[in-house]
Formats: sequence, structure tokens, C-alpha cells
Amino acid sequence: MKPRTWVSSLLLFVGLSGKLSNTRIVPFVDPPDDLLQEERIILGPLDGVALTPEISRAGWTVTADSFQEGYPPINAIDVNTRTYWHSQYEPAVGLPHHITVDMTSVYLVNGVTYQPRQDGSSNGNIGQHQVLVSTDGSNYNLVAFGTWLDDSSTKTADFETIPARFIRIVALTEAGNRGPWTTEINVLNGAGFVPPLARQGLWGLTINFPLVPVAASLQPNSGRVIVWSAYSARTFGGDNGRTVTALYDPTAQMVTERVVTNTGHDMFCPGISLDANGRTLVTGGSSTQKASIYTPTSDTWASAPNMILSRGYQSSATCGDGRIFVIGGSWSGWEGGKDAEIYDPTTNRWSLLPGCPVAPMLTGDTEGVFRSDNHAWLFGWKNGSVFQAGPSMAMNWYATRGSGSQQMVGTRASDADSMCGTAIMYDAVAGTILTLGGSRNYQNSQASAAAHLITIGDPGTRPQVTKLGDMAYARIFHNSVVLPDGKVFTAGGQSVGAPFQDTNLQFIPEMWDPATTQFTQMTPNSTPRVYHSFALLLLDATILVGGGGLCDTCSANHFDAQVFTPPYLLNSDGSKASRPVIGTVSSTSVVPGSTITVTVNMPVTSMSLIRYGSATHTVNTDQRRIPLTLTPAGSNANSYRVTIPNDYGIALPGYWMLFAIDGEGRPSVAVTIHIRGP
Ligand SMILES: *[C@@H]1O[C@H](CO)[C@@H](O)[C@H](O)[C@H]1NC(C)=O
Ligand SMILES: [Cu+2]
Repeated sequence: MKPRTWVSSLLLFVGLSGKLSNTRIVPFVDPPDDLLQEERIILGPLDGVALTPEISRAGWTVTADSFQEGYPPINAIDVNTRTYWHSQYEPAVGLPHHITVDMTSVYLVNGVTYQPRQDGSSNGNIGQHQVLVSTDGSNYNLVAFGTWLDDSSTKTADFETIPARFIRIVALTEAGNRGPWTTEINVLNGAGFVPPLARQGLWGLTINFPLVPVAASLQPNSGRVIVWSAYSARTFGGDNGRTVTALYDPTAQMVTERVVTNTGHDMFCPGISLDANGRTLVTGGSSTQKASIYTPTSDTWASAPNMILSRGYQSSATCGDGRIFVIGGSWSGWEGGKDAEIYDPTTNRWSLLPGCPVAPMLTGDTEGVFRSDNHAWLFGWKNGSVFQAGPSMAMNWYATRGSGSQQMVGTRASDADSMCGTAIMYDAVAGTILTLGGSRNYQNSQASAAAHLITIGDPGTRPQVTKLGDMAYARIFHNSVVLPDGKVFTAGGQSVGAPFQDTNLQFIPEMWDPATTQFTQMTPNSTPRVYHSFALLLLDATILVGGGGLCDTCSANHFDAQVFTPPYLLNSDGSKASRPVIGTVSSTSVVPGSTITVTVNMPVTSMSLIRYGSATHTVNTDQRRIPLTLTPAGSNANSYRVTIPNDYGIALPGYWMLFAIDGEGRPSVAVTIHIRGP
């Protein structure tokens, strides 16, 4: 039989939805005066840019690297789903393939949809891809990349609004590796475009995933991100003994798909913790007692012993001694009584902690214990303790040695139950936690804009609670990430909690500054990030914000993530600021109390350690920040000595990102530091 090679057709749609800008900055022609005064970042020529809701296709032309006779590129934009472009297969032309649409004038564009061929064959479905746009047909900006799911559903590359005349899709792989081919395309029209301000940050590249990324964890030392959904890329339900995952490599700008079957674990709605060796422990969820461990050094998933109790929506926290504490989780299995248990990686065993009951940390949710023991705000702390800061009004200490013990230590001032709010230990030396938003009930109740600081001392002591001024926006299902300078970035969420519905959306992120305790509004994005979304700090001090949905054919599925570049990495014109570079670190494998010497290529004024993060359902118990005190190392003007706090309760074992920050607040790319377990 003759080998055949195909690339099927693409449909480019230009759609509507308020999107903003990003990607590489190109010079602006003739900016309006008020924009200049505001130092707006100019993305390209705006004069004469069409803002019509529908972009007429009259006169559009399409070119492709090749096509099979009878399947010309024009088929990709003819609004006829039965016709398609096909790369040449007789004789075969190899990958990559590309197709470029010329809209003949510049429009504000915020996305492209691609419809694989609809004739029943999968040959030529696009897998790995890039989406590029250009105003002049010669300088192209990458706006999105990733891997699309191998099925016939219409795929979307949503990106923040950018002026474009030419749109190019590059097919790097055929989605099922059936052959070297590729296929209809629509271009989405960006409305409501406001050029961003550098001092409010920039939304950058879109990363497309072949699944809805509901959960994520950062991998040492590579800085890659593992994301996963459930047994299915687009939906969940029951225990199907497998999980669809993907690996995002920020350096290679690649997304690779993998279905994990060997642990028999449907890892939807789990607890997640990074252990002392940087492994990701995933517990419960749809497979209610199962536990799986991902080891980055070998790139393998393996089973851990089953938990003793069935759990889903529990939280877990790595303790100072390296054990992992788990509590709550009535979303899966039976309801109620989900008292704590603890996993010891050295003995590979779970033990119940009968002295650590869940009852004192329940919220008053109208749906009862099914919801009220979900998503605890846990912090491993000194002397083997875990502090539970919420989402219940009540706060508790849990001691994890022996059979455990528990002590209630008051409430968060006047704060209400704050389910699916966020809690971030932005200063572990001071023991201070910022709490943001949430709601009394998991769903259908007004979210809160409240912000509180909780400062914890020795285990068992009453924390100090301070009510701060509110956020500008009430939020539930948002995500919060601590940055190297101690600021806390919060994005997404909705003002009334409604899982699987993109309603009452908050698109304007807020940056909290510990120096002023004030919130500053950041550049809005345009993709909803609510229930089942995540955010993680990356090694380059940008933030990955993605996911949302997992509701099959609903409109709330978001198969992507976006990078937010905080203001500290930008010049006022939006170009990348120069930043310190860490040259040498005397040791990257340390224990609490270790002093290390860090040499930077320029003077810096502060350093910090931020623990690698994992995130799902607003919970990231792994992230925490240790501000470090610099002393001159003497030998070199830009060498500094820093000492890791001498307490495993503060400096939790595991992998941390070391950042050096200059006098203008610009952080280096992180060097990874391993704090070895006891
Ligand atoms: C550590 O915690 C245990 C209880 O788990 C307690 O008995 C002991 O006194 C604590 N040690 C210190 C130094 O606080
Ligand atoms: Cu969920």
C-alpha cells in the first residue's frame, strides 16, 4: 500500500470577545497623545484598525506550504465545513506545514479557531502547533502555541488582542502521528481593545493544551509544568482509573500529552503536595483512596499506597519532617469524618491521626459536610505542626507527632467562612499569611473582597489577625501567587460562585504590596479563569494562569493557559527590562541553617526563596516565600552571603526558587535550591 501523508484543513474565524494585548512589542505609528502620556504599550499600527464585530472575508487570500490537488488552501476560509485544505500527499510533503491568511487590512484580532476535517477521517488533525500574526507579512509574532486534542472538535487559540493582517498556523505534528499531513480556519475579532500600561504588567503567550488544565505542579529543576484534567481531556465523572496529563516546557515552548494509566488513578479533584525530593504526591479525587507520585528525575508516575480514608477536595501539606498531612475531602467517598492522616515517604506508609479531627475546621456551607471540609488552608510549620488558617472562620493548630492533637485558636477577626478563597504565606520568616476572598458557600453565594493578615508564632499560640482594606473586586475561584519581591498577584475568580459557568467574571487582576498593604489593579486578560483554573509562579518570575471548566461540551472549558509578565520585568515602553543574572551559588543542596554565597552580575538589594508550587481549586499549600538577609561576601562586590532560616518549619524540605532582586525591584531568573529533608 502506498504511504500517504496528509494535512487536513483549517478554518480561520475572527471572533469577538474583549481581549487585550501581548507578545513581542512592535513600534507604534502615530499614537494618540493621551496614550503617550499614559505610557501605553503600543502593539502596532492602530490607525484605521477595524473594530467591526464581524470581519468580512471579502478579498481574503490564503497561502500554504503545499496542497493536494482538489484541496486548495482557500477551502480553509470558505465557511463550508465540508471542504478543507489538505497538504500535498501525492507525493507526500513532510511536516511542518503552514497556512497563512491575509485579511488584506489590519484588524484587532484575539483568537483563531481551527476546525479539523469533518468527513470522518482524522488524518491531518493538527497536534503541536504555533499561531503567529503579522501586520506586514514579513515580521511575525508568536501569539500562541501548544498541542491540540486529536479529535474533530473545533480548536481555539485565544490570545490577547493584537493588531494583525496576516495570521499563520504552523502545524508541527499530526495529532495522532498518523502521517505528515495537516486541515478550516476562522479569525476572532478583538473588541474593546485598550493598549496596556507597562506598570500594570502584560499578558503574554497563550499555551494551548490537549486538555483542560485543572491541576498543575512545577517540576524541579527544569521548571516544566505538569498539568492534568481527569480521565478525559474535557469532562469527568466516576473512577476511570486513568488521567490525561500534559507537560509544558517553557524553555522549549512545547506541550506534550500523556495518558497515565499505570497507577490506575483518576486524579480529578485531588490533594497535591510536593515532597522533600520534589516529587508530586497526588491523593484521592475521582479514585477516592488512590495516591500517585510523579518523580521528575525519571519522568515516571508510580503508585503510593492507598490512603486509609476516601477523599476528594481534601487538602494536603508537606510538614517540616517531610511527612505529608491530609485532612478533609467529603467530595469523594462517604460524607463526614474525614479526619487527618499522614504519609511518610521514608516508610511509604499512611497513618491515621485520631487526635486531628476535621470537625473544628468545617465551614457552615448550606450543602453540608460534602462541601464544608473542602480545600483547607494548610501550612506546615515548626515542630511538626500544621496551621489551618481557613477557609472556615475558625483557625486551628494540628500537631502531627504520635496520634496527633488539635487546638482551636480563634477566628480571622470578623471574616466569614471563605470557601475557595486563597491564603499565601508571603513572609515565612515573620510567619505571615495573606488571605483573600472566598465565599460562605461553595456555590451560589456572594463572594468576598476581604483581605486579612494572619501572623503565626509558635504552634499552639494564638495568631495575630489584622483586617486589611478590601480588594477592588470580590472573588471566589481566583488564584494567588507570591512573587520574589513579596507582592501577591491575584487573577480571575467570579463575584458569585458558579462552577462550570463563566458568569460574574473578574478579569482585572490585583497586585498586593506588603509595604503599603494596598492593592493595585493590573492589566486585564480576556479568558475567564474561574472554577478549575490554576496559577503558578515560573522560574523566570512570570506567572502561568490557566484552565477552567472541564464540563464536556460546555462553553466554560478553557484548554489553555496564559503567561502574565509582572511590571517588574518591563520597561515603561513595554520592552523587557534588563534583570540581574545569578552567576554562581556556592551550594544548591542545603539544609536549614546553611549559609550560601551567591554571586550576581550586578549589585542587588534583596533575595528570596519561593518554594515550588502545585495548584488546583485555589489551593497551593506548597508555595511560600522566605525573604533572605544579604551580607557582603567580601571577595567580589556582587557576592552576597545568605542564611537559610534554621528551622524546617519555616524552610520546608523540598525545592525552592532563589531570586536576586535589584534596587529597581527586578528579579533574576531563579536558581533552584534543594533544601534536603531531615
Ligand atoms: C513539639 O510538639 C510536641 C507535641 O507534638 C510537644 O510535646 C513539644 O513540647 C513541642 N516542642 C517544643 C519545643 O515546642
Ligand atoms: Cu473540582
